[in-house]
Amino acid sequence: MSAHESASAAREPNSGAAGGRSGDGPAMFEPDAESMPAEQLAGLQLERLRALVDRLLAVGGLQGTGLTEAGVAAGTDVNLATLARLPTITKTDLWGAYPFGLLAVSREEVVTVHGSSGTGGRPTLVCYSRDDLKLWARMCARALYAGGTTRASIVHNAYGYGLFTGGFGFHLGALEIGATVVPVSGGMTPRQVRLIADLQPDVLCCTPSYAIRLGEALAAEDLRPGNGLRLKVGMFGAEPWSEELRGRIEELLGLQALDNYGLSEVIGPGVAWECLVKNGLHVNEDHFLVEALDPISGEPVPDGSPGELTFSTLTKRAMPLLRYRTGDIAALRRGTCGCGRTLVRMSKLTGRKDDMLVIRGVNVYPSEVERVLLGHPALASDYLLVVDDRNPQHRLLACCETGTGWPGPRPDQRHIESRLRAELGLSVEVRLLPPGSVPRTEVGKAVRLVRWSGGDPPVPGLEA
Ligand code: DLL
Repeated sequence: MSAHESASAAREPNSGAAGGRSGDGPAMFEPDAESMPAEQLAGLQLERLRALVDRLLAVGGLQGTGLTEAGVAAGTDVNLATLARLPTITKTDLWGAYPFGLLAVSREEVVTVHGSSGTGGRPTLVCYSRDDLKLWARMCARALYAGGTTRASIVHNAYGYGLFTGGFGFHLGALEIGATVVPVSGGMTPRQVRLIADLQPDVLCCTPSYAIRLGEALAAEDLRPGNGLRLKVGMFGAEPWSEELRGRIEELLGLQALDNYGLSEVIGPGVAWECLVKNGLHVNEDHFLVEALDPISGEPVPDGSPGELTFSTLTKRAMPLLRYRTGDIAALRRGTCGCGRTLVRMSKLTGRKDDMLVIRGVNVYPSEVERVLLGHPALASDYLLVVDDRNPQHRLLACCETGTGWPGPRPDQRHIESRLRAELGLSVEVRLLPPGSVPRTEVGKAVRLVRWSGGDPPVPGLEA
């Protein structure tokens, strides 16, 4: 049975051999694909890679021309082992080809567009064919199913619906499983609290920062785990978040908090996702071939070392990408997971290539600062890092708040600073501000880092 055929058989976690279980592990939506032996998977990837190369050559354009210049005349000229010799593509290329320059199908075959607003008003737009949407639904269904979503589930989907891929991706995935989806989208927290209280969802989809916001709003209405909340699993992603934040979300909402990674350029959510073992994110590599490259040299790094994730969308139709360099840094690990899946796993993202801060010669990612800050139980989950570019030393300031429910004494600023110095080798000036000072994000991704190059302080109360 092909992976696609098995998908339709795999509607229930316990629906038999094709229906979800492999060994003792939890349910799989497409067990044939998710637990495929490594050699067979490599054969499938090669076949699909060659077909992709043939499609790109037939279209010509930027990617086809790049392949021809690299000496590739047909798909049969490429191998997985020599993938690194093929040209790569970047976000700048996508902007250059905006909006339809990278289409591999006719404009009429594009049934929708999604993307990210990006910085400086420059959107990255991605086109989907009807088949791409079907693929997306299955990829997100794999993720939801791995977290325990079934036909009986109620999925509260608080990712934004719109150009952003979060809302529609999980929506399609939930429909694919046959669950009940509540398309509440982002924002209007009081309404969300009401819907959660009334509909009793077991699955929550949103950004991790919004999960905290929602959890606090639920607690304020006395809705807590075991008292008015029946959430079992959260599908969180779209922004970096630390293990420390995971612990806080799990406690606040009484659920298993799973990490979900994806990007519009590749498809949206559904690229890689955690199962309940929580030991790395399974990459849907039968459709999204992944490499980790040295961000500077572009050479592959060994498994286990952090590198720039680079994806080839093996089966996408409308806007397929060969070796798309994401700028996201993570390490890859092969081998069978405790859940029985064989799909390569990626670590949580360390950060983005362009988010790496170099403060007085020390390299640090905002997520590493978060790990240390949230390791302190007195600090609230909301924080903002400010790089003070007005200062020739480019000071790094961490604006934090004491958690409203913290019963103990006010945290010692100096103690937190010395923890940061000890763990990161970096001086970070900690500012403890009154609760509510750090701006919250209700819709979209949390902003955790700003640059202060002049004018008013980016956070009220931060002295000039
Ligand atoms: O954020 C897709 C998505 C939606 C993923 C919902 C997961 C859940 P974009 O808006 O194109 O797509 O942003 C993609 O967000 O390159 C990463 O830098 C970052 N990102 C996405 N997921 C994670 C994650 C969606 N789990 C960009 N951890 C990516 C850290 C993430 N960063």
